[in-house]
Amino acid sequence: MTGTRRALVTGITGQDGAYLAELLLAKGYEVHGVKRRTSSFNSERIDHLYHELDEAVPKVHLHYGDLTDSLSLLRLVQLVQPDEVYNLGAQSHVAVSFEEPEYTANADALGTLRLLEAIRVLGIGERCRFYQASTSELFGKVAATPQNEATPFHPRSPYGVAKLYAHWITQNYREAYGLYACSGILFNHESPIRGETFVTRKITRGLARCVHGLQHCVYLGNLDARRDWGHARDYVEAQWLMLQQAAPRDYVIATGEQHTVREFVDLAARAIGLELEFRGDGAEEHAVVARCDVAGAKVARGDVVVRIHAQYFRPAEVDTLVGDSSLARRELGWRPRTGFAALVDEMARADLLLAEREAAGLVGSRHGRHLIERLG
Ligand code: NDP
Ligand code: GDR
Repeated sequence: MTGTRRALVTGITGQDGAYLAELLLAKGYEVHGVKRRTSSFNSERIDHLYHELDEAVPKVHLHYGDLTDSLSLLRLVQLVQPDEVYNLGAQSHVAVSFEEPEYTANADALGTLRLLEAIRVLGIGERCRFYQASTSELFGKVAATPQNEATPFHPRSPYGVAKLYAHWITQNYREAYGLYACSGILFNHESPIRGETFVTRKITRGLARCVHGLQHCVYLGNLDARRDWGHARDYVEAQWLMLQQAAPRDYVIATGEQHTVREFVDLAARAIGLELEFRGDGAEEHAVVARCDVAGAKVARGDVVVRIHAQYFRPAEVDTLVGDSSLARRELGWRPRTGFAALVDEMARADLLLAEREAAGLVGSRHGRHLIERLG
């Protein structure tokens, strides 16, 4: 392949989109991102990558488009003529998918079909490679542990079911039309720019805000859920690697290590100088501050900082997930660089810094990542 490679990324304003855009720019790609229209700015994660009209060094080119709008996707694939398409865009919240099942199916399932079909009908399938953001939620109610590429699927939410369609239609376009199209079955991956309503970020942000007196308590659902949590920065590298192989293939991407939500809470608290004690059972369970080592903290020994609320339980839960990514390790040479403790520490420290600024009346980013890079 000669010349500058062009990538088209849906979901560029999301967590993975931001990390992937950075990676692709560092590799010399011309990066085009699809951004949907919103009534207020939502490009905070990629503002530092945005290509200003008068800038000499090209950064990310942003285009309006939507996975629910075939014409916008056709127009963008035609305009950009990408060598690689990364379909990261999705209604990605499992709990929300129970409340908006039709929209989730439209964006996550049919959106993938629309994009694949745009590549096919525009006749660029021979040179354009396609990455689909599949998920460990496909496994859902798991029959075997750990889960690998051969584990049967049993999704447990409208999100999981929509993503299963996307997974199979990607495989179908590979088999039917010979597209270089593949899916990364990625387990949960987090970072300081994770959306604030996913459990990890909700915990790190909530505890930090409690310490600074900005909220009283973090309300959570199922503390017994077990997940295999990695760092988004490591996982976008796997996405890129999957499109650089001699032949397309689907891979599981995971750390192979599993923790409960309760363990995440405990470690996140320690990272910011709080020791918690869990008391009570079931809906009565709560976490109390047993020790606080933060100077000037607005919480003290005995304060309840975590409570359970029925609102955060799901109609059907995915209880336990842990991935076996030995195929990716062998064939892609991929491995996670950031362990669980380092991930929690990075997220907790970033959110503590953010809460400090919020408490000081310094309005700013909702994501502490760039703050931590600038301020230490
Ligand atoms: P985010 O929720 O952070 O980002 C989702 C992105 O999709 C945002 O840019 C969002 O735009 C965009 N989007 C939502 N709806 C549409 C639409 N109708 N048309 C176009 N774009 C849309 O997700 P992550 O970055 O965490 O995840 C990236 C992908 O990987 C998703 O598909 C997710 O389902 C999947 N995945 C994620 C995992 C994880 O642990 N993070 C694990 C496995 C899979 P906006 O900013 O406007 O909301
Ligand atoms: P998940 O992530 O559903 O695995 O999907 P999330 O962080 O939302 O939930 C993980 C587990 O924590 C439990 N939980 C809570 N979850 C949220 N959001 N809020 C709470 O208050 C809470 N309390 C307990 C959940 O029940 C669940 O068991 C993520 C998304 O990024 C998907 O897009 C992706 O496909 C999968 O990871 C892999």
